[in-house]
Amino acid sequence: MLSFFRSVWEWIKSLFWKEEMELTLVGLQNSGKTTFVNVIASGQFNEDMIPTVGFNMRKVTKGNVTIKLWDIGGQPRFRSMWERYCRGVSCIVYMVDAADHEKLEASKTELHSLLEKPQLAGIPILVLGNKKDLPTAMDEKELIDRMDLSQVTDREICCYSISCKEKENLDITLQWLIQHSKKASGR
Ligand SMILES: Nc1nc2c(ncn2[C@@H]2O[C@H](COP(=O)(O)OP(=O)(O)O)[C@@H](O)[C@H]2O)c(=O)[nH]1
Ligand SMILES: [Mg+2]
Repeated sequence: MLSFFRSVWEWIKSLFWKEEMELTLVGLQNSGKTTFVNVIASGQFNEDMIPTVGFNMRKVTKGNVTIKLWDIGGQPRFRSMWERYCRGVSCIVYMVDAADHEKLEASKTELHSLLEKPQLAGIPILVLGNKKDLPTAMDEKELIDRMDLSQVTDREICCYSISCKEKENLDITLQWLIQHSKKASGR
């Protein structure tokens, strides 16, 4: 049975990497972005550092998929660059450490200031509450409430509670991304 689930997961991963899409993965440091990419990109992938002063941006490519990822927060003077890096992407994935109650407020503020950028208007966003395996992790409902996600009405927004460590809900996460890559074609 376990091997059945493993092969379904491998199959979903392979579907994902066959898509043609560009997405941005952002969130506070330590939320689990690097872990997420490592878990879904097992096998061969390319990784580049995009040289930008004071702004640690990485680009992962495999097949037709490009994931641009960076740590957000604490660098207000780099905020003007968000737009440049998010422009034209199919969707934005926003990673939150759901077990870190102390940093939640900061994470919420960063998310809402990202969403205010006119250039990013309408780009669908997937909020991932990571580290669901930890006992103090907030569930989807609590995240939606504490991050004020119901306030976001100008675009499609979705929130999943995941664990990169235990590979929980990563299948539905990739399925959401696959769906939104199609919708975004021609953007
Ligand atoms: N318990 C738990 N720890 C995780 C999970 N995902 C990532 N981590 C840990 O959180 C820390 C930060 O992860 P990292 O991927 O480096 O975060 P990044 O700064 O956003 O790239 C590391 O120690 C990871 O092992 C998870 O799902 N559960
Ligand atoms: Mg990282």
